[in-house]
Amino acid sequence: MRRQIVAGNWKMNKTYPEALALVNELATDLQNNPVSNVEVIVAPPFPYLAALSDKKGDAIQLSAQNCHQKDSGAFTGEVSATMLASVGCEYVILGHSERRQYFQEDSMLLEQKLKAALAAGLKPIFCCGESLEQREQEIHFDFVAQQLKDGLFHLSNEEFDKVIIAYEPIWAIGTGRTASSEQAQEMHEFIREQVSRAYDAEAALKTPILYGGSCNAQNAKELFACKDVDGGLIGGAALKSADFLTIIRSFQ
Ligand code: 3PY
Repeated sequence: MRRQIVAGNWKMNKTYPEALALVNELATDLQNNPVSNVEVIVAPPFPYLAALSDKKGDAIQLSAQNCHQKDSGAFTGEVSATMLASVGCEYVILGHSERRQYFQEDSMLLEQKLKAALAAGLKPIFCCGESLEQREQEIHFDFVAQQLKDGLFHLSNEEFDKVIIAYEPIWAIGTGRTASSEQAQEMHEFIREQVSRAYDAEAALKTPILYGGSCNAQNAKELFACKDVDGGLIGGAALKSADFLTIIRSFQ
């Protein structure tokens, strides 16, 4: 059976006391009612990572939302993968559509960031997904295949082994619109097929593919019931402990 994962992408939200309170609520609940079949990851803003690494407990793993492609140097305002690993971070989200859109991150840059993350011992959560326009033009499969080919499939088998893929249709991010379970399953199956072609059937079978894009406490169960959906990368609903815990417990 594949790993089942629920990761919360907090984006640029919460003050430090609010972040502490949220992690505390999650940790307490997961300690009182452990979930054995789901890996739980939270991705808070950079300033909170070191402290949360001490306070999160064993049931929660920590992710960053981004990293720089270089290891150190004169890059004012940036944070390297090595720094993240040194404060106990285990994952890093790369290629989120907001980074691609607002910070012009392209596949060439993502290739460097992936290498830097892996070299530092971080496991990448690599995001892909099409815009509404691309879906309406019916080029969404080609577009996602290209994103994977250019941004991800340059990794060696050994490197790729560490990767989680997140499919996040841009038209479903922060819009309240969610892909239907059929649309999600269809794309996840397609992504798995691309992994099989680029690597092998075993890699395809093993790679966790998460759904992201307005996944919430109401729709998670239906989405997670899809054969090729191995969990979610959760935006807004990860900011409230009750919702996030419901999503964590949405696997059947
Ligand atoms: C969303 O659901 O809004 C996300 O972007 C998760 O990363």
